[in-house]
Amino acid sequence: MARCLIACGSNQGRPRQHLGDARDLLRSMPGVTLVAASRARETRPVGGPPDQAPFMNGAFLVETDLLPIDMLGVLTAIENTLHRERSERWGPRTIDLDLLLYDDLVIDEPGLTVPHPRMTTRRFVLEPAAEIAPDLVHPVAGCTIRDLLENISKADPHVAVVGAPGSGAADVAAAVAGSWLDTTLLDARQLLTGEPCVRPNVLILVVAASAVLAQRLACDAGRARNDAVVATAVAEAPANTTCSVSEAVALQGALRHHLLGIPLAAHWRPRAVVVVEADTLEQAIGEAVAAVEAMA
Ligand code: A4P
Ligand code: MG
Repeated sequence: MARCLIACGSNQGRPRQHLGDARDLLRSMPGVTLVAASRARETRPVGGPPDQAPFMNGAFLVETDLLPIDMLGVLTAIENTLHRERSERWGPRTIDLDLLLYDDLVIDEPGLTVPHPRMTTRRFVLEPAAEIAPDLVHPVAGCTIRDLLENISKADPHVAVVGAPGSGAADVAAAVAGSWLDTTLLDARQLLTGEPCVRPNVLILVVAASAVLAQRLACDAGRARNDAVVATAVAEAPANTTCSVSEAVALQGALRHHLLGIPLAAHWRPRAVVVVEADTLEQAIGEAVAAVEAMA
């Protein structure tokens, strides 16, 4: 039997009712045993269109002998039963059911990523999850749900942004600093080779396809950035790094491995790592700012 942690959100129709319906439908599914359901709480929308209604959010803990992909199928079936429509990303929904954790499995396939990639900075996910399963371990962060919630609940969580040259990390850091004062741009090589000069609570890893890296590096040739300055100063930072496309791709791969591979006791890593990967810099900035605002 596997233990699954599931997040539930609704901000369309009758949200509280939809959360109750989702719980009852989950309970009735063959091969699924409902172990616990959190209470529902109202939360401020994070990301998506402006002026959408507040959400009701909750969490469920289930035991199942279904495979992860079949468990996702059950969640989608419940969403369809409750008339979920998919028009715009992060738009209003009668119900959204996300598979947060499936035992200690790490899955990265088209259509299914577990642990859920945006859960570590989301208060609307971690608070109900901690209510029913505080001791469940997040297999990539290497700590419990309770630890993840505590991590974003400190008086002033420190946010850092990192990425290979050409990723757009400097621009993302400058934008995040606009909504989160305590923001730093980290030097990618320093993070990999030694102790980072700061130990952030949250690390945003900005990644881009190699063709995008190549294009941006070419544009940046005369306008390189200082990788190790406070984000608010990056716009004025002088050039000090040059990097080939293949070096940037290799550095990006190494960062992913260092921050998201199997956690090693020997090296320190932040509890919350959010990967921001978007076609345009504007989208990347939107994702990063949403990840940070989700802590509030
Ligand atoms: N998918 C991949 N991995 C998973 C997983 N672990 N669990 C795929 C569930 N789905 C997963 O999902 C899009 C695709 O993600 C699916 O094809 C599925 O195969 P979706 O439910 O169709 O669309 P979505 O929910 O709009 O997208 P997404 O990216 O899952 O949204 P998020 O990140 O879950 O954010 N603010 C508040 N206060 N409360 C909320 O509940 N929710 C969101 C949605 C934004 N802001 C919110 C809330
Ligand atoms: Mg979803």
